[in-house]
Amino acid sequence: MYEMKRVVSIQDISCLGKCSLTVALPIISAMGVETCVVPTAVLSTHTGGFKGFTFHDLTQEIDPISAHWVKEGITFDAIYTGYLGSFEQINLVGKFFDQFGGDGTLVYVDPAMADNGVLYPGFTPEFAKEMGKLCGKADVIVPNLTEASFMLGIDYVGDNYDEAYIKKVLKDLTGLGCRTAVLTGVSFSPDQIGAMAYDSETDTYASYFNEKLPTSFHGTGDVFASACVGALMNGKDLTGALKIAVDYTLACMKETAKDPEARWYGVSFEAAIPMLVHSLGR
Ligand code: PXL
Repeated sequence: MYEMKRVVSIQDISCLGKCSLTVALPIISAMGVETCVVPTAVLSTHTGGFKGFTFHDLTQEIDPISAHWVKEGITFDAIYTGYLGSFEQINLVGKFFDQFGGDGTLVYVDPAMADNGVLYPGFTPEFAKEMGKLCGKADVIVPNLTEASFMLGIDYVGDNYDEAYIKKVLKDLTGLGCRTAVLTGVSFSPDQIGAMAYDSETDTYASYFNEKLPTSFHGTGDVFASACVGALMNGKDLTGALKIAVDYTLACMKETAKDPEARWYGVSFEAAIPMLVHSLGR
């Protein structure tokens, strides 16, 4: 028997596109963890490659939803935030942390807003700085190097870095105020990619790498973040969670690459769910 953990994920619903909530919900649920949601916006698709997507902002819903939950005495084992739909939402989510954080609740922030050196449509450098403040209120953050660079106000160096550079960025990220920073998509050799983390409380680094494929896919950041928080909720330590999340993300990419019918707008995360569940070892 195990006691079911409860996570709340705060990010958008891209109705089609295999990202944010349509990825977090099935992945975390499959890992045996209850997954509640606060949708930050409803979009017809994600913004990475589709033209003419709709966007309905749900900023006004955040306070009433949390007020109801406070009244009901609801608590969460983790709060996992991703893509936020407006500047104002950053402050509202910070307030949500104050209401539902503490008491062992893991505050986990994926500052989903940029990749490959550029911000997603609609985001500004000011938004990124504000997101940096939200990361300061988290226990664990999981940016990629682009997001980290925007939040720290440093130049994005592309693939042009070494281990010492990544270690410095990780330390600087914890300087925002979070205990642990994880950098995703880190690669120190042409055939390996993975994640590296720094725990400021123990002053230790953790990392895990696996095979690097020649292609990249949309939505892998959300897949990684969901599997990683799911693994932490399953009692894995940081290194164990990085391994589960990296291996699962790679498996999703391989499933996508081998299927000629695979959708172009995200990874075939569904096909690798049995492997993910198996990797939890329970
Ligand atoms: O995968 C991150 C993400 C989440 N939500 C929306 C997006 C993206 C990335 O493009 O467009 C709406």
